[in-house]
Amino acid sequence: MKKCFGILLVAAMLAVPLASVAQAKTVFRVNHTLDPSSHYQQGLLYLDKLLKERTNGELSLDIYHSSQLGSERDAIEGVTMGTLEMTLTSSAPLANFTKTFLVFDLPFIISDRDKAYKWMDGPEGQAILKSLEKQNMIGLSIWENGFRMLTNSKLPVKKPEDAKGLKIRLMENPVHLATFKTLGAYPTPMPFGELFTALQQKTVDGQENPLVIIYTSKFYEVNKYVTLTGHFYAPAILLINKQVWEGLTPEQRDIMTKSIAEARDWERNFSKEGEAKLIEDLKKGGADIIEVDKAEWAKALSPVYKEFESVIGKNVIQSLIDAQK
Ligand code: EAX
Repeated sequence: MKKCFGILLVAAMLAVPLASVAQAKTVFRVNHTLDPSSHYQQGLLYLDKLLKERTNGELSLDIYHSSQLGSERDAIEGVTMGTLEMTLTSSAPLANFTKTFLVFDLPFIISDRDKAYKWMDGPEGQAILKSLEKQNMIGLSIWENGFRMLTNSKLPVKKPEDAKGLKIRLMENPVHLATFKTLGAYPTPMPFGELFTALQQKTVDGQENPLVIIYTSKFYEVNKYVTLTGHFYAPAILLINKQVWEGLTPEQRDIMTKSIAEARDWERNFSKEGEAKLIEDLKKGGADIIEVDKAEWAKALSPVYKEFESVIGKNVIQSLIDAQK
């Protein structure tokens, strides 16, 4: 059943022609995996509004939420092949396409989000985005998914050793896998679209995601214990197919670039400001919220840095750390 659906989906993606830049109206299909009430959807709706206003409807987005056009990996592949124009995705699954994003995946590498934004939007972040061009994609901008928190159905995890033996769903990313192996957990990579059912059926004990996702995807209903680890920071990358981008006029690209930067700031704010209320909402929904000593967790996970230092590059790791001092 699942296989059959996959084939139909690919066929459906191929059957829809690329946004034609020759036409007066250019509609970019954008896939994302999250719920329509998520920060991704709100940020993309905001971008769509700006584009329509500034181009008299010449440029707009057709947003597909909840993995309607596939998983994050499928969507990234679609953008490289040109069967999909755009996607907003966590940076973690990009590890399958380029290693340059791995620096963001190191546990506790980001402690000061505002200072880190500057690094991401400056020359260092731009160089990382540029590495996507070899893969036939343009990395338009770095938005926010958020600080990831650990949830599970078994016990109130407080100390790093409490996570030992838990089966945890992760994104497909080598640094994330190594991190949870260091904790003694059993990491299980799985596409986001399969996660709620896997938690409900107890195929896995837990997962990790920002509070906004734990809330909007209702994970707290099947994972009562929500531990505020913030162990990873997940940036969200807005990608567009290279030919689609190059097919736009310089004026259109200029409007896109400015509007995307504004929508990025809007989306980051929306994500940041929502956090305090989300803790209250989750408590009301029956979640058990557990605070941790982050320094203790960071110490337990420090061996991961050594493991990936040569792959990621000492300089880039140090540069991101220094930017937050
Ligand atoms: O990019 O897969 C995940 O856990 C991500 O947080 C989600 O797809 C958003």
